[in-house]
Amino acid sequence: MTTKTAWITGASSGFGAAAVERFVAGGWRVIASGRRMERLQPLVARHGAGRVHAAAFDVRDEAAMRAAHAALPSAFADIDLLVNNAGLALGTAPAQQASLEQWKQMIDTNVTALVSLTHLLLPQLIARRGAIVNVSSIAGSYAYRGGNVYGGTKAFVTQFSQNLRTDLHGTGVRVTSIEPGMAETEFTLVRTGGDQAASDQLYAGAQPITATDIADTIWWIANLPPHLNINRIEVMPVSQSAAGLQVHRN
Ligand code: NDP
Ligand code: 8X3
Repeated sequence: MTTKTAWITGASSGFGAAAVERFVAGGWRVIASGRRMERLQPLVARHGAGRVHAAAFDVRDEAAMRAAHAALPSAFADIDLLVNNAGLALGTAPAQQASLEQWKQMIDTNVTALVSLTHLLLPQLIARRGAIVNVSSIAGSYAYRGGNVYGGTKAFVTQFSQNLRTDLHGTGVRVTSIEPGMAETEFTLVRTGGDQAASDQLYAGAQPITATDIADTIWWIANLPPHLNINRIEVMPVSQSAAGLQVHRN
């Protein structure tokens, strides 16, 4: 059987790091990208340079993204799967108190970078009848206080995934939007600017989704028979569910 290659963004932490482990264990080659090389290098050391290629760059830097693509070793050049996972939420404040800089960083990372890498890899994904798994969020479907631009970026990811699927009709390329709920990773640490107590408090007693749960879901999606496409998949911990609307009264 030929060895397949996945490019997993956001591989230095959380879902992405767990997905690297899952795909390498399953016999795939993985291009692991993220900004923190010190987190990517141990993956190469653990699995070998023939199995994992580390590409450290900021996804918001399109030139760096193109350079990383152009510099792929030949064994990693034929990409079968793109996992667009790099992303972040910044801040929990309501829109009227939020930072415009943080809003722009979320849009640049979660939206602009995601479409840029997709655009770059589409020709070869089509040539190889490959697949794209976009990591969206329940925040794109359910409004919650402080979700403002983060939720907006994820609604984009979900809808972009569905529109991609329509445009790719007949190419054999599969596209999935995976929409997790509350998962314990570095996500809340990043969102709160490093507030470990806030992160611990959010997840305490809730038995949240783990990074491995999402890695296993991505693995399952990628390894379904080629005539099947999971369009959207929403995953929540049993402890989380939607709660209704609010009414303000004078
Ligand atoms: P983590 O913070 O643990 O991981 C985020 C990853 O994204 C890191 O590897 C980080 O790498 C990478 N990343 C962020 N910004 C950039 C950038 N500018 N350039 C390159 N890489 C970047 O969080 P999760 O694993 O939880 O998040 C992964 C995805 O899942 C995100 O898109 C998030 O929105 C989504 N998600 C998370 C949920 C959760 O509750 N945890 C639920 C639903 C969706 P580095 O810092 O090294 O650059
Ligand atoms: C992150 C999940 O529930 O915090 O995308 O919005 S949630």
